Amino acid sequence: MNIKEIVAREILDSRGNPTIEVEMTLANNISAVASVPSGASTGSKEALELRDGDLSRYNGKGVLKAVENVNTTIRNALIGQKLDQVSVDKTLLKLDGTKNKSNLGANAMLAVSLASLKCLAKLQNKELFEYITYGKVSLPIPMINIINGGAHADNSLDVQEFMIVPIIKGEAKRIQAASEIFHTLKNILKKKGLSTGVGDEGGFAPNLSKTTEALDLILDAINEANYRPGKEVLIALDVAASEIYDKESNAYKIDGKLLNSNDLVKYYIDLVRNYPIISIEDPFEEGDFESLAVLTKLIGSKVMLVGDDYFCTNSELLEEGIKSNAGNAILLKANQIGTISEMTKTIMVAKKNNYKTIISHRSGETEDTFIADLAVGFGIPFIKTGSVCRGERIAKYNRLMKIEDILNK
Ligand code: 2PG
Ligand code: MG
Repeated sequence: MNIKEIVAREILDSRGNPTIEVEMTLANNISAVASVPSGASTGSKEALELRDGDLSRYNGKGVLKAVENVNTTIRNALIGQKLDQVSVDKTLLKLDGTKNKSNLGANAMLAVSLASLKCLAKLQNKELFEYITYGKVSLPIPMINIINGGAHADNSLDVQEFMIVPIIKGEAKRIQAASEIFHTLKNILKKKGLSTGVGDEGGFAPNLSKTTEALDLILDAINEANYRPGKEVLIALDVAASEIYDKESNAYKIDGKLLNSNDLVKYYIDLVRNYPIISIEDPFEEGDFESLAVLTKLIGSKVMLVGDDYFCTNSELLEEGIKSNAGNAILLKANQIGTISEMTKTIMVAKKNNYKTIISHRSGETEDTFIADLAVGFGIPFIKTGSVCRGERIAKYNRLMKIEDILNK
């Protein structure tokens, strides 16, 4: 089926910043809409998110250039072409011609790549997850953000994300557990006179000064909500350590202290000893593969050590990690790389090398639920998509519960 029309528009994301939405229509009038998210704590090797830089609009954050790139260059090249994911993505890469997608913008490219994928699913009258099904379909375990810190909240916590990971059976049951724990935590915070305002990903953002204070509150909430920590509900952290790294002193600012990488290794070992932690993401700054390898050797058999800014969903960066035995898991964010084909390649490399995979939202999101379908279709064991609060996060959980129903029919 040939592509008949491609139209891009500027829309707003969950932070109220512009992002891009693309509608693709096929010759038989089947059409699909896709929109792309946007990060705040971005890896330096991510594909470029093209923003206008025109300070007279949206503080320079407009995406009219990316919109224009879709409506002219990309549209002209794809209109009339037969729809096929590999050739669409190849055309996008060729038109862009740069290593970091700085010509067209990864935001422009991903919106088109994703709209193509959705059109292909519709063309076969399939759900998106069904269309992409690769190997065994499975419902992912959600890592649900419950306390925000770092670059995602204006509080005093240094760790960016504290997540609960319900490992009980059934997607709806896991999401129910998360919601009950979330509301229990809200009551606990209220009683302690702490703020119940939420950060960018919908987790609470109380003013706590120590990582362990947040972890203790989470354990209290799990217990009070009648779940067993360590047995039914685990904890995951995204330290996003590049954000707390001080280059001058070659140390990390955490819990009011400056820790070098050796101290930080010990700090994590202690945390893992005292709390039911299943996963630590970006434990060191993104260039420090060596410390990540040390930590992987020491606790990698018990804990997932996840590269986000480290690998940027890029198969070449992941290969570097694999070679240096750094980490044992990768976070997957489509807009870090720019096309569905490249993300698929990264997933294959991870699976082949026994790196665990976690599909992820961005801190600036849209209502698009594609990551829920990708998680199921690709059989990705974990999904990180924020708190059980804020519509753009909830949309993904609701989609996962719907997919569970479809699969159970
Ligand atoms: C992260 C993400 C998503 P951002 O660091 O893992 O939680 O944040 O989108 O700001 O990069
Ligand atoms: Mg991260």
